[in-house]
Amino acid sequence: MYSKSQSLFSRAQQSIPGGVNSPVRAFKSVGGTPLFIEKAKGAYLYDADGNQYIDYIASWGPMILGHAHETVIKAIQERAVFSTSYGAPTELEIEMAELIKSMAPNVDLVRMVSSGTEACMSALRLARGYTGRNKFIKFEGCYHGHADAFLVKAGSGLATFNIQTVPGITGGVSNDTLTCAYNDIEAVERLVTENKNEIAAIIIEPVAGNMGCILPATGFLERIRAICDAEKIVLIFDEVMTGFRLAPGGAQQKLGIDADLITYGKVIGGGMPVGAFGGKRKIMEQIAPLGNVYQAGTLSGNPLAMIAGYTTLSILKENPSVYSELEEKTNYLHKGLARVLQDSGIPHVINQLGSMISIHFSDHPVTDFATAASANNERFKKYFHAMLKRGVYLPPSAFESWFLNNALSYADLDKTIEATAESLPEIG
Ligand code: HOZ
Repeated sequence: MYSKSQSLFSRAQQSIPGGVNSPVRAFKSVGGTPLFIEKAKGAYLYDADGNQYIDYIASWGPMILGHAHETVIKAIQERAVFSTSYGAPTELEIEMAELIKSMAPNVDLVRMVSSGTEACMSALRLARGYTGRNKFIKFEGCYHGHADAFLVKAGSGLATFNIQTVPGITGGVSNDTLTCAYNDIEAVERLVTENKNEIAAIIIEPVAGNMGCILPATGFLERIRAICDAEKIVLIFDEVMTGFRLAPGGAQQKLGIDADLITYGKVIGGGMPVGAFGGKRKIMEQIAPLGNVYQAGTLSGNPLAMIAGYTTLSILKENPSVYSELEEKTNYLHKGLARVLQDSGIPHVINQLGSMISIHFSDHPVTDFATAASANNERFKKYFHAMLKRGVYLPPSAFESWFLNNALSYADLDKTIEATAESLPEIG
């Protein structure tokens, strides 16, 4: 069933560290051989052995409209004939910035970069440059890309592989990273009091997607906003996952909270390597060439990346019903999975907001990293493989959110629910 993927994985390991270009996709935490993908269309992935899968990763978020969306692909093809990079400004970049501003709250100015990592790294530097302070607060289990300062108690691959300390990151860098549990507002207040006038920023995934999907408790983000206002701390929303996914204006709009700086990735690039950071004019004006906070990139604003992102965002802006459709589909999946698991008596928690969802095999609410980590993640591994065998491709880690795409049909959702029911004897 996976023989070509197996042989490609053996070959890949000769030339690529661990056989993959990003750790989570190696399947190391769930075991088995990573699938080598040949193509994808709509809601389906096809691997090198010709197997078809219903896709719940959506390239970890970007493919909100489904794979190989005709309008997006056509736009990329038409643009490619005019060269793939200039290293000089284009009108398309202005159109992209204007479109982002028209959709996302609190974005007066926006700088395009090539990944979510770059966006978060640059936003933190900017917050430090703007405030003249060094320290910042991040939350355990949140992941803001792999810049040195963020790889402290991080989620995603670090949680998946239980990497507590990353060799190569100096104490000097990580000492300025203050951490506390997600949803623990008293801990935030404590850190702010203990480090008065030293904290440049609080960075948070407003809905966390790198320890499964974790929702902010009622009032948590509002209290953080108030602390930032009182202490002149820059509030950075990492909307790499939630941006343009939970609503046209991302989590800011969905949850009604304003951030000072916002980072984007994933959906903003429509499947191309794109990130962005933007925010309030007085802060963003510190970025070079207006100010001295330096940030640059040869491929920033790349025309192919811009056209893929611009076309995707335009479709979302013109068809806001995509968001309600996605939410209805995710609610349907949620209810179906809950019904099946309820009947089985297997302890479980399903967290969901909009089109982000995750299952945790746990008998207690999953509200932060500790509660996500104490779930029965051995059972998740069995569930992952039982689903894969039945043609459903879930994230290969309990510490990742699932992302629905709007090409999924109700028949696909029914198949997923049925596959879960069939899997029960294998995971019980
Ligand atoms: N860090 C990504 C998910 N949170 C995984 C990216 C990948 O492995 O492709």
